[in-house]
Amino acid sequence: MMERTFVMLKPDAVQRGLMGEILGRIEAKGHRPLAIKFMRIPKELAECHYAEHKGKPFFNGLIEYMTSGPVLVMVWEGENAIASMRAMMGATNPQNAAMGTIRGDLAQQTGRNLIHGSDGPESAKREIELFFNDYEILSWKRTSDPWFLE
Ligand code: DAT
Ligand code: MG
Repeated sequence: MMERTFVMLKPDAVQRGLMGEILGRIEAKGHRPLAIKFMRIPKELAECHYAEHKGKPFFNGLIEYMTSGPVLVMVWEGENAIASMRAMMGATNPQNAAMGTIRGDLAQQTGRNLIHGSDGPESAKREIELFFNDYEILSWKRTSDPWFLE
Protein backbone atom coordinates (compact mmCIF):
# COMPACT_ATOMS: atom_id res chain seq x y z
CA MET A 1 0.00 0.00 0.00
CA MET A 2 1.27 3.47 -0.91
CA GLU A 3 1.83 5.41 2.32
CA ARG A 4 3.30 8.64 3.64
CA THR A 5 5.44 8.81 6.74
CA PHE A 6 7.07 11.54 8.78
CA VAL A 7 10.84 11.26 9.23
CA MET A 8 13.20 13.46 11.21
CA LEU A 9 16.99 13.47 11.23
CA LYS A 10 17.73 14.45 14.82
CA PRO A 11 20.38 16.98 15.92
CA ASP A 12 23.10 14.31 16.25
CA ALA A 13 22.59 13.24 12.61
CA VAL A 14 23.05 16.85 11.52
CA GLN A 15 26.02 17.55 13.81
CA ARG A 16 27.78 14.31 12.84
CA GLY A 17 27.44 15.05 9.12
CA LEU A 18 25.26 12.01 8.50
CA MET A 19 22.40 13.68 6.61
CA GLY A 20 23.72 12.54 3.23
CA GLU A 21 24.42 9.00 4.40
CA ILE A 22 20.91 8.58 5.84
CA LEU A 23 19.04 10.34 3.01
CA GLY A 24 21.00 8.18 0.56
CA ARG A 25 19.71 5.02 2.20
CA ILE A 26 16.08 6.15 2.07
CA GLU A 27 16.40 7.30 -1.55
CA ALA A 28 18.15 4.09 -2.58
CA LYS A 29 15.35 2.04 -1.03
CA GLY A 30 13.03 3.67 -3.55
CA HIS A 31 10.96 5.98 -1.38
CA ARG A 32 10.13 9.46 -2.66
CA PRO A 33 10.62 12.69 -0.70
CA LEU A 34 7.51 14.91 -0.75
CA ALA A 35 8.78 17.59 1.65
CA ILE A 36 12.09 18.45 3.30
CA LYS A 37 12.70 21.28 5.78
CA PHE A 38 15.79 22.21 7.80
CA MET A 39 14.73 23.81 11.06
CA ARG A 40 15.34 24.38 14.72
CA ILE A 41 12.39 22.94 16.69
CA PRO A 42 10.85 25.24 19.31
CA LYS A 43 10.50 23.59 22.74
CA GLU A 44 6.67 23.61 22.54
CA LEU A 45 6.72 21.80 19.19
CA ALA A 46 9.16 19.16 20.51
CA GLU A 47 6.92 18.61 23.54
CA CYS A 48 3.85 18.29 21.31
CA HIS A 49 5.61 15.88 18.95
CA TYR A 50 6.64 13.65 21.86
CA ALA A 51 3.46 14.21 23.94
CA GLU A 52 3.02 10.43 24.39
CA HIS A 53 6.22 10.38 26.47
CA LYS A 54 5.34 13.30 28.74
CA GLY A 55 5.98 12.41 32.41
CA LYS A 56 8.52 9.67 31.64
CA PRO A 57 11.94 9.96 33.29
CA PHE A 58 13.72 10.61 29.99
CA PHE A 59 11.25 13.26 28.74
CA ASN A 60 13.18 16.40 29.75
CA GLY A 61 16.45 15.04 28.39
CA LEU A 62 14.68 14.06 25.18
CA ILE A 63 13.31 17.59 24.69
CA GLU A 64 16.72 19.11 25.46
CA TYR A 65 18.35 16.82 22.87
CA MET A 66 15.71 17.46 20.20
CA THR A 67 15.98 21.23 20.59
CA SER A 68 19.78 21.35 20.88
CA GLY A 69 20.40 22.09 17.20
CA PRO A 70 18.90 22.01 13.72
CA VAL A 71 17.00 18.97 12.47
CA LEU A 72 15.83 17.84 9.05
CA VAL A 73 12.08 17.12 8.95
CA MET A 74 10.62 15.26 6.02
CA VAL A 75 7.65 13.54 4.45
CA TRP A 76 8.48 10.39 2.48
CA GLU A 77 6.10 8.38 0.33
CA GLY A 78 6.49 4.78 -0.72
CA GLU A 79 5.23 1.21 -0.61
CA ASN A 80 4.51 0.45 3.07
CA ALA A 81 6.62 3.51 3.84
CA ILE A 82 5.77 3.57 7.57
CA ALA A 83 6.90 0.02 8.40
CA SER A 84 9.66 0.20 5.83
CA MET A 85 11.19 3.30 7.47
CA ARG A 86 10.91 1.72 10.91
CA ALA A 87 12.74 -1.35 9.58
CA MET A 88 15.47 0.79 8.03
CA MET A 89 15.84 2.73 11.31
CA GLY A 90 16.20 -0.33 13.55
CA ALA A 91 15.33 -0.68 17.24
CA THR A 92 14.97 2.40 19.46
CA ASN A 93 18.03 1.35 21.47
CA PRO A 94 20.91 1.18 18.98
CA GLN A 95 22.51 -1.58 21.10
CA ASN A 96 19.53 -3.76 20.08
CA ALA A 97 19.33 -2.52 16.50
CA ALA A 98 20.39 -4.99 13.82
CA MET A 99 23.46 -4.30 11.72
CA GLY A 100 22.34 -2.98 8.38
CA THR A 101 19.91 -0.56 10.04
CA ILE A 102 20.62 3.14 10.46
CA ARG A 103 20.72 2.94 14.26
CA GLY A 104 22.51 -0.41 14.25
CA ASP A 105 25.24 0.79 11.92
CA LEU A 106 25.66 4.39 13.02
CA ALA A 107 24.48 4.93 16.62
CA GLN A 108 25.38 3.84 20.16
CA GLN A 109 22.71 4.98 22.59
CA THR A 110 18.92 5.47 22.86
CA GLY A 111 19.37 9.12 23.77
CA ARG A 112 21.38 9.73 20.56
CA ASN A 113 19.62 7.48 18.08
CA LEU A 114 19.80 9.77 15.02
CA ILE A 115 16.36 9.40 13.48
CA HIS A 116 12.63 9.49 14.09
CA GLY A 117 10.01 7.75 11.96
CA SER A 118 6.25 7.55 12.52
CA ASP A 119 5.13 4.28 14.15
CA GLY A 120 1.71 3.98 12.48
CA PRO A 121 -0.80 5.61 10.13
CA GLU A 122 -2.35 7.84 12.82
CA SER A 123 0.95 9.13 14.11
CA ALA A 124 2.15 9.67 10.53
CA LYS A 125 -0.89 11.85 9.79
CA ARG A 126 -0.58 13.71 13.10
CA GLU A 127 3.15 14.34 12.74
CA ILE A 128 2.97 15.41 9.07
CA GLU A 129 0.26 17.93 10.00
CA LEU A 130 2.26 19.12 13.00
CA PHE A 131 5.35 19.99 10.95
CA PHE A 132 4.04 20.84 7.47
CA ASN A 133 1.43 22.94 5.71
CA ASP A 134 -0.37 21.28 2.80
CA TYR A 135 1.33 23.55 0.26
CA GLU A 136 4.78 22.37 1.41
CA ILE A 137 4.01 18.76 0.43
CA LEU A 138 4.62 18.02 -3.25
CA SER A 139 2.92 15.32 -5.29
CA TRP A 140 5.35 14.05 -7.90
CA LYS A 141 6.69 10.89 -9.52
CA ARG A 142 10.29 9.92 -10.13
CA THR A 143 11.19 8.57 -13.54
CA SER A 144 12.86 5.67 -11.69
CA ASP A 145 9.63 4.64 -9.89
CA PRO A 146 8.77 1.84 -12.39
CA TRP A 147 12.21 0.30 -11.71
CA PHE A 148 11.14 -0.23 -8.09
CA LEU A 149 7.46 -1.16 -8.48
CA GLU A 150 6.18 -2.68 -11.71
P1 DAT B 1 11.19 5.44 18.60
O1 DAT B 1 12.03 6.67 18.38
O2 DAT B 1 11.93 4.20 18.14
O3 DAT B 1 9.81 5.56 18.02
P2 DAT B 1 9.96 5.84 21.20
O4 DAT B 1 8.79 6.46 20.50
O5 DAT B 1 9.65 4.78 22.19
O6 DAT B 1 11.02 5.25 20.17
O7 DAT B 1 10.78 6.97 21.98
C1 DAT B 1 10.98 8.22 21.37
C2 DAT B 1 12.37 8.68 21.67
O8 DAT B 1 12.53 8.91 23.07
C3 DAT B 1 13.48 7.68 21.31
O9 DAT B 1 13.86 7.77 19.96
C4 DAT B 1 14.58 8.10 22.24
C5 DAT B 1 13.82 8.54 23.48
N1 DAT B 1 13.70 7.44 24.45
C6 DAT B 1 12.80 6.43 24.43
N2 DAT B 1 12.97 5.59 25.46
C7 DAT B 1 14.03 6.08 26.14
C8 DAT B 1 14.73 5.65 27.30
N3 DAT B 1 14.37 4.57 27.98
N4 DAT B 1 15.80 6.40 27.70
C9 DAT B 1 16.17 7.50 27.05
N5 DAT B 1 15.56 7.95 25.93
C10 DAT B 1 14.50 7.26 25.50
MG1 MG C 1 8.14 6.68 18.56
